[in-house]
Amino acid sequence: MLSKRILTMQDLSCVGQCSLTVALPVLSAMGVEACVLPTAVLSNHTMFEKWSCLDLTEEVRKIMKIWKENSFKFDAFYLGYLGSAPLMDIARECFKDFSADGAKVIIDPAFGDNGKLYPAFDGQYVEEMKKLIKSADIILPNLTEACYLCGADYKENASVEYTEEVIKKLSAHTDAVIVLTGAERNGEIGEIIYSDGKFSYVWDKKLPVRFHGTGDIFAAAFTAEYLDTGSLDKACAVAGRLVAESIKATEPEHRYGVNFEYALRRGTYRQSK
Ligand code: PXL
Repeated sequence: MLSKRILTMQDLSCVGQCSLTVALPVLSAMGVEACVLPTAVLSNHTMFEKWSCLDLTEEVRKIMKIWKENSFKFDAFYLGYLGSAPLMDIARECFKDFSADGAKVIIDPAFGDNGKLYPAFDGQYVEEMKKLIKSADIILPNLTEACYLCGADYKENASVEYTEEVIKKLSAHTDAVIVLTGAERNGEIGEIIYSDGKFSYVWDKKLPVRFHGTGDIFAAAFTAEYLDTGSLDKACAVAGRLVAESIKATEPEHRYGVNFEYALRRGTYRQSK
């Protein structure tokens, strides 16, 4: 049986589960063949006080040259935290050179949260991401990223109505389906999906804690489920359940990421309610 071959392009953070240390196990457990293009190696993610970062842009160029000679093709591309702006031109080259027929491009902008950019990023990174999302089939921004990408004001505890305004504004910048993650409405958390000019929603009970790295778990699981079923709703529901079950299995005050290993092993996130 052939599984989908996907290329995921993001950093490798050696400690603090996010990016590739999340994407690889989640994609594999969900039956997708995962190939990687590591864009940077960090000592740990940047929510710890200190970190080191080796940018791999030059190595990525070398890898892609050899891949071209080997005629590699991928059924989908899933991009997360890249680390530096020049990698976005390279990502576009990747889509051009390595797409199998009908290949999908799924981009999690992964540059900020809670109204702020992550420490390693600046306006230039956002400007390049604005251009890159024009090449996407699906984007997975949170409200912070959506606001930065279209110049809207970020509001804490934004209403669904305001979030939809932001999404509409963002839709002027890309034809991609927009799956806005981490939307909230009275006691619930979920996704607002904007596709073909229409909104739809996937809601679940909101848990009282927030952890780092859950966006990356969501994006990886969303990608695997979407490639398998082609359903945006199902992909959101399954990915949301994996995140929720991972959070429930995690001790409070845990900066290393959530216990997604437990949730993956248990497997109940794949069953519909
Ligand atoms: O989870 C997003 C992410 C990925 N990679 C690195 C990060 C972060 C968020 O802070 O620092 C290195």
